[in-house]
Amino acid sequence: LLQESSPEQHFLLKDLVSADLGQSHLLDPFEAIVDDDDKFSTKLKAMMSQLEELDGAYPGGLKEYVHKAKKLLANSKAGLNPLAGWAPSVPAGEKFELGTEEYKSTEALGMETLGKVGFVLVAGGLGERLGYNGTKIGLPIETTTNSTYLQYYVDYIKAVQSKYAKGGLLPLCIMVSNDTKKPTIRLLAENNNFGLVPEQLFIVEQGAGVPALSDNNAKFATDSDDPFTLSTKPHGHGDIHSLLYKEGVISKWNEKFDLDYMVLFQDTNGLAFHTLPLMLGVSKKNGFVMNSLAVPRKAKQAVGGIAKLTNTSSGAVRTINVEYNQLDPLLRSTKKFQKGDVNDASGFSPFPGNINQLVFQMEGYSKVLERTKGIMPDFVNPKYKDESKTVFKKPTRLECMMQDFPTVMEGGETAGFTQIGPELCFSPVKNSVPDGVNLQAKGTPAGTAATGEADQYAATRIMLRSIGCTVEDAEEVSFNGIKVIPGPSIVIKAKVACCPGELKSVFPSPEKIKISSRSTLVIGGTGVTIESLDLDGTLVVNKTGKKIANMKVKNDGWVKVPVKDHDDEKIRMRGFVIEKKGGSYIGTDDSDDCFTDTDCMSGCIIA
Ligand code: GDU
Repeated sequence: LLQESSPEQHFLLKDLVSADLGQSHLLDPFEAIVDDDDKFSTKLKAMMSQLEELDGAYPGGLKEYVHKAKKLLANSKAGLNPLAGWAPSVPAGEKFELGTEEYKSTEALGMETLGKVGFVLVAGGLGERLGYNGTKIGLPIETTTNSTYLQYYVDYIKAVQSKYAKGGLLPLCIMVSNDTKKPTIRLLAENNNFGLVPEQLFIVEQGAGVPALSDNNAKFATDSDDPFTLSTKPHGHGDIHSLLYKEGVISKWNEKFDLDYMVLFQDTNGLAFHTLPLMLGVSKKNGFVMNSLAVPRKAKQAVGGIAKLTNTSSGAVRTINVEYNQLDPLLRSTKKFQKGDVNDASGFSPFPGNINQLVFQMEGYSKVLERTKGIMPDFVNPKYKDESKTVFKKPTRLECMMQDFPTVMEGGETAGFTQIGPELCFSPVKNSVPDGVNLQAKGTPAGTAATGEADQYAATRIMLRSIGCTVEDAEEVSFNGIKVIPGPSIVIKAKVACCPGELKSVFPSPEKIKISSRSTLVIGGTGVTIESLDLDGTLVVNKTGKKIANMKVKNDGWVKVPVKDHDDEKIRMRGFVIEKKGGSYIGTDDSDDCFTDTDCMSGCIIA
C-alpha cells in the first residue's frame, strides 16, 4: 500500500491506522480491488490526497482531530455538562424599543461610524434543514423585487459606503465552504460582483471541512456510494476567525481601509442591517470589543442564550452565547435554574437569544486575533438513535462557532449585547415547510421562506409606523400551512433609507402617509421624498430624486396567489407567486417619469 504514497502521506496513514487513532477500516475496501492494479492505485492516491488535505485543514492535523473527537464524544455520551465549573446568571446588557429617545440617540451615535465598518458574511452552511441544494444567499429575500440575499447585502454596503464613507471603500469578506464556493462565485460573476470593485471583495474558503464521524470511537465515515472517499462536513462558522487571520484579511483591512468596526452576519437574515447603527452606538458607548445582537428568546428556540458565566474556581467572568443544545443541561445543573430552559413570567427565557450578528471593534479584535490565531473551541452534537447513546442517527463531526470568541478574550476585553424585538432584526430562512409548520404549532417562529419574506415587509411597516405613518396590516393567510401576515408589502431600498433614523428624510410628513392592507410600495430611487400619499394598490417609485406630494393611488395591485406545486423550488418553498394585476410606476433610474395605471406594466422596468 505504502509504495503508492509520498513520505508525508506514508506517516499520516501509518498514524491513522494505528490502534490509537483507529482508522484501519478505511483500508478494508481495498481488499476487494487488490487484483486490479490501476483501480487500486487511482483509488489509493485519491484517498491519500484527501487525507492529506483534511490533515492540513485542521489545526493540529487529523491526529488532534481524532483525539479531541474521542474525548468530546465520550463526554457527550456520559451526559457531562461541557460548561462544568461555570455558573450561569442573567447578563446585563442594553435593551431597546424602536421609537424611544434612547433608541434614537444610540442609533445617531452609531451612524457617525457607519462609514467605518467592514462586513463579513459567513455563507459556508449546507442548508440541510431548509432542504435546498443551491447557495442560500442566491435565494430571493422577497419576491416583490426579487432581490437575492447577496444582492441585498451588497446594496446595503454600497449605500452605506456612498452615504457615510466619504469616498472610501467598505470591504466585504464572504466565507464559503466546499459546498458553497462554486455557486457563490458563479452568483457574483453573473452579476458583475453586484457593483463591488475587486479591491473591496474578499473570499475565504473553509476548505476541505472535517471528516464525518460514524461512532463514539471517532471512526471516519465514507460516502454511502463510494467507500474510497471520506465523507466530510463543514467545521462550523467558527472557522471565520482563523481564516480572517490565516488569509491575512484583517491585516490587509487594517492597512488599506479606514475601519473602526467589523460586522459578522449570517446567510439568510433579511433583517440583518436595520439595527446595525444601533449596535455600533452600543459598542461605542460601552467600549465593547464584541457586541452580539440579541432578541427576547422563547425557551427551547434554536438560538443560543447569552449568559453571564462565572468560573466557580477562578472567579473569571464571561458574557457569552451558550448554544441551544447546551443551555438546558447547564441550567439544570444549577439550583437557581433547575427547571432548565424554560420561559419565566415574561413568557420568554431569561437569557437573551443570540442571533449571531456580531459587531467587533477592529483594534481590540485584531489584538485578540494576533494572540490566538482565531482558533475557537470545538464541540460535538451527535443525534443518537436511542438512550444507549452508542449509535448515531447520521454521522456527526466536530464543529466550532463564531460566537465563541469571548472564550479567547482576556480581562479588560469586554463583550456585551444589544437587545431588540426580533420583528426588527431577525427572521432567518433555515427550515423546510413541514418543519416550519411544526414549529409554528408550538408557538416558535417558523424560519421558512414565506415567513422570511413576510417579516421583511412587517419590519418596514413597523419602522414606518414608528415615525407616524398610518399603515394597515392584512389579515393572516396560510401558504402551504405556514401562517403569515402577507402585507402590505413595502420595500425601501437601502440607498433610499438604510435604517429607521433615515426614514424621516423620505417621509418628512409621516402623518400624511396612508397605506392600505392590500398595498405594495417599492421605493428604489435615491433621494425620493414622499410628502403625502394615500396608497391602495401598488406604487413603484424608482425615479432618482423624485418628489411626491398629494398623491392618491388606487389600482388592482399585486396579489399573492397560493401555489401548491411549482417547477421552481424557490417558489415551491414559499408557497405563493405574486400576480401583478395592476400598478402605478414612477420611472426607472434612467428613464423619464411614467405614471399611468395598469397599461404601463410592459413599458416600465422595475429595477
Ligand atoms: N456556516 C458556515 N460554515 C459552517 C456552518 C455554518 O459558514 O460550517 C454559516 C451558515 O451559512 C450560516 C451561519 O453560519 O450563515 C449559521 O449557520 P446555521 O444557520 O446552521 O446556524 P444555527 O442555526 O445552527 O445557529 C446559529 C447560532 C445560534 C443562533 C442561530 C440564529 O449558532 O446561536 O444565533 O444561528 O440564526
